[in-house]
Amino acid sequence: MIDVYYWTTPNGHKITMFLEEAGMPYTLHPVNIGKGEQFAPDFLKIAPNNRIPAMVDNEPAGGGKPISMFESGAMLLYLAEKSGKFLSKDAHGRYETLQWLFWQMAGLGPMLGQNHHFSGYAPEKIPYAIDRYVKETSRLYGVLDRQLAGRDFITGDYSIADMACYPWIVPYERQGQKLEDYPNVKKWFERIGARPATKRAYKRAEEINPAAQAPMSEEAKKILFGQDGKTTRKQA
Ligand SMILES: N[C@@H](CCC(=O)N[C@@H](CS)C(=O)NCC(=O)O)C(=O)O
Repeated sequence: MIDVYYWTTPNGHKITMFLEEAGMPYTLHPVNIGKGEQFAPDFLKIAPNNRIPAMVDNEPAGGGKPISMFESGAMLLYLAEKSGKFLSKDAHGRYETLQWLFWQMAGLGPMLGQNHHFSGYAPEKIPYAIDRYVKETSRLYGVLDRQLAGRDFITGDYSIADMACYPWIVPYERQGQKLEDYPNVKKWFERIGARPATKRAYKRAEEINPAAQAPMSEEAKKILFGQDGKTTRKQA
């Protein structure tokens, strides 16, 4: 029913975590971003930002033509509204979850992504950049740790905010972090990792890309880190 355009990265895992939790049927379409498949014209029609994840819901709730979506935060919100799950219907709870979802989209994801880049992938080690993003990562982990004090999940019940954040904490070692420094994050991380739906989502990833943990090839680095304003125009 839902076609998911996906690769085995943190933003991709958010969507499979949701769909596995909600028990919504879906078909995964791998888009190998290390091989440049994100520039395929058909994919760009769904995902003009040439990034995974994206999806097409062939049976939208109100009927009518298929709805296509990109941006993982918008997709999680769509799926929560369609299924009536993992987002409170009460206004206070709903906006609390949405603000943490936006926090992930605007802060946790982009900053930790820069950390991955400068700590792991950049051809030169730039101490200022590494220090800047490792420190910002640590600050964000601290914010999450404070929010989780006395709560099992970010806004009380398990929600799309947790599903957005969790996959970004999975590579904590690569981000220069120790979970022992954030005891509430550690417990939350273990709680989510133990959920059968999380395990199923990560198993799908392993099946699709068994080499996910291997060092990135030079070819993939060129594709991922050599993009500019002309790249999608050339490919489309
Ligand atoms: N804000 C976007 C970010 C998506 C994103 O950065 N996706 C990465 C993988 S995690 C990607 O597709 N990269 C392909 C590329 O850089 O060309 C979202 O949350 O959906």
